[in-house]
Amino acid sequence: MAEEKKEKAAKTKKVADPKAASIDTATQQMISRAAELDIDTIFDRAVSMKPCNIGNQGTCCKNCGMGPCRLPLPKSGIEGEDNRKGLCGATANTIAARNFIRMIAGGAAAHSDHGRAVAEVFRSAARKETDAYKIKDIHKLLSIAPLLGVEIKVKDEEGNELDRDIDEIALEVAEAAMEEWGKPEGELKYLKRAPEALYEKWKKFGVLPRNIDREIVEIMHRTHMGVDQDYKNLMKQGTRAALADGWGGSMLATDLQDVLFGTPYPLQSEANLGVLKEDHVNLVIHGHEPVLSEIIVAVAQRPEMVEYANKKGAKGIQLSGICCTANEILQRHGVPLCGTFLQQELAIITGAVDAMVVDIQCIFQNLANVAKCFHTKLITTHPIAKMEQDNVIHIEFDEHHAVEDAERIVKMAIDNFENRGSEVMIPRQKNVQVAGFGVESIEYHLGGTFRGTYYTLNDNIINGRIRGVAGVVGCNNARTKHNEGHIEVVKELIKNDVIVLTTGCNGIACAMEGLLTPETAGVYCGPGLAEVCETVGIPPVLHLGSCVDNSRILLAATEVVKAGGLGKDISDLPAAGSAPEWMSEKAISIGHYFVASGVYTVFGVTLPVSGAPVFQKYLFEEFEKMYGGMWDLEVDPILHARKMIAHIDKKRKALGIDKARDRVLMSMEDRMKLEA
Ligand code: BF8
Repeated sequence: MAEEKKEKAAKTKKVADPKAASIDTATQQMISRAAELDIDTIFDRAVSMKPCNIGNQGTCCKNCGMGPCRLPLPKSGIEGEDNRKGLCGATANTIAARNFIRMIAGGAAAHSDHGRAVAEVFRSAARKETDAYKIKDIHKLLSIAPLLGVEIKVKDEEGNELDRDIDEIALEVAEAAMEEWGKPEGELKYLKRAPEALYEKWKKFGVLPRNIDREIVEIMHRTHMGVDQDYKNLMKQGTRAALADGWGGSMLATDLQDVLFGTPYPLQSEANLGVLKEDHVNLVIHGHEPVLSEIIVAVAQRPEMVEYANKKGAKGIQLSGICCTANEILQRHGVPLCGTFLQQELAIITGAVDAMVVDIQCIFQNLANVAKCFHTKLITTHPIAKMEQDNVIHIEFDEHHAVEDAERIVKMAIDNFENRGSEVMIPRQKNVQVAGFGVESIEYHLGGTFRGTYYTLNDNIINGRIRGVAGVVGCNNARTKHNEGHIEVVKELIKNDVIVLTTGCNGIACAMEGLLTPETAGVYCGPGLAEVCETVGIPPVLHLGSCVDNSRILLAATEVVKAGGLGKDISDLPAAGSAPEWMSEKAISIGHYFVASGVYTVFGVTLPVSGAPVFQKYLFEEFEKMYGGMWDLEVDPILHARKMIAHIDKKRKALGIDKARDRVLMSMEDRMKLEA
C-alpha cells in the first residue's frame, strides 16, 4: 500500500520546467539534471506549493494566540468604509504595517548582527587576542575614527600635533563601534555622515535611531498584541530601525570589514557554475559573514595545502562562492562567484563540490538533503545557524582559533576529493567580470590620480551623458523567473544612459550575464553612458559588493551631493533604487532605508501591502512628502526600469538639467553658477 502511494506520488510530482524557471542556461541545465537524478530543488517546490494569498497581501495577523486573523482584500475591492478587522479590532492597515515593520526588524537584525560579529572580531584584533586578524587598511581606520569620536592626533607638551598610536586608535574605534549597538543615550554617530538636509529631515520627523538593538527591540514591542495601533506611528519606528541598519549596522559592517580585510579595488574574476573545476578540489563558500572565509582563502592558497591537494590527485584547490560571502571574497580576493541564491542546490548537484561551508543567512535547509545524494561535505560554522540533518558537520568558528578551523575545513574538502562519484556534470557557462568597486574606487576611476573626486561623475550627469544613477540590488525569488528581472531591468537602464550600482545577488546575476565588463558599454549602453565608460574604462554596472555594502551606495550618493551641482540632498539627485527579485526581510529593510534616505525605490515580484490600500498609499505616495523617497511595486521589468527613468527625468527637470545634453564638460565657472 505504502509502495503504491509512493508510486502515485512520484507520477503526480510536479517538476519545474527549466526554461520557465531561469534565463540562465547553466541553471536550466542543472534543473534538468536534478530531475534526471530525481532530486527536488527549490524550483520544483515553487511549482508544487502555492504561496498564501492573504500573507502575500500583508493582512494575516498571527501575533497572538487568538488568530491567525486573516483580512483578505475582497475581490471587488473596498467600497466605502473598510470594516475589516481582527478579533481585537486591528485594522488591515495596522496588521499590514505591523507585518511590514517586523520584516524590517528581521532584516535590520540580520545585517546588524553580522556587523556586530565583525566588530567583535575587530575588537579581538585590536586587543591583540588573535594572530589571525590584523588591521589591513590603516587609511580607512583613520578615516572612520573621527566619525566615531576617536581622535587620530594628539598634542605634545609644546602643543605640537602628533600622530596617535595606531593600536590605541584601533582599540578605541572598536569600543566606540560596539557602543553603537547598545549605548543608553544619544543617537547613532554615523547619521551625521548623511547630507545635512537629510539629517535635519530625520530629526524633524523624530526618526534618528538611538542605538541599533533598541530600535529592533522596540519594533517587537510595538507590534505585540495590543500596543501600537496606528500605521503611521508603526512606520515611524520602522523608519528608525531601517536607518539603524543602513546608516548603522550595515555601514559599520562594511567599514570594519574594510579596515580588517582591506577596502576593495577593481579586479577581474569569473562567475557562474562553470567556475567549478573537475580536476580540482572544489570548496564552495556560502553565506554572509566573511570573517571565517577570509582565513579560508588565505589557508587554501598556502603551498603546503596545494601540495596536499596534489598528493590526493587534484590539480589544485578551486574556491568559489555563493550569495554574499561570495561577494565579499570576490571583492577583496577575486574568488569567482559560483552562483546566486537560487543556484545553491544546483552547485552540489554538479557532483563536483567536495565541501560546501556555510555561515549565516540565505542558506537552504534542503542543502543537507541534496548533499546526502552526493559525496559533498556540508559544514556549518556559526553558533546561531545549525542544521538538524545528521549528515551536516558543525565546525564552530571562533576568531581565537580561526586558522585551525579554516585548516580543518580545507583539509576536509581535500580529503573528500577522492570520494567523488562518477556522476559529475559541471555546466560550461561562466563569464568574465570586473568587480571590487566602492566609494573610494569610483572617486579614483572617475576623478583620476590627481583629481580624485566625484566632480567628474557630477559633470557627466549634469551634461546628460549620464542620465542618472540607479542602485539595483537584492535577491532571487523562486516565484519569478531566475535572473530575468535583474537582467532586463539593468539592460533597460544602461540602454537609457543610467549608470547602475549593484550589490548582492543582482551583482552576481549581472556578472553571470557578462554585464560587469568595460566592453559591455559598447554593446548595451546608450551613447552617453557608453562614451563615459569607454573613456574611463569602467563597466556600466559597478559591483559594490554584498548586501551590507548597500551602505556604500548611500555614501556614494552622499559624495555626489557633496560634489555639488545636483542639489542639497539625496532626494534631489536623478537617482532611483530597485530590487527586481527580492525575497528576504533584509531587502525590505534595505528598501526602507533607501526610501527614508530620499530614494524612489521600486520592488518587483510582490509587496505584502496590497491588502491594505490606505497603508500602501502611505508608503507609495505620502512618504515622498516627508523624506523625498517612496516605495513602488512593478512586476514587469521593462516598466519597472521605465518608472525609475521617469523619476530620474523628474529630478533632472527639477534641477534644471533636463535639456543639458551638450556633450561638453562643464567649466568650473558654469558649475559654480549651478551650485549658487
Ligand atoms: O544578503 S541578495 S538572496 S544573498 S538577501 Fe540573500 Fe538576497 Fe542574495 Fe546576500 Ni542579500
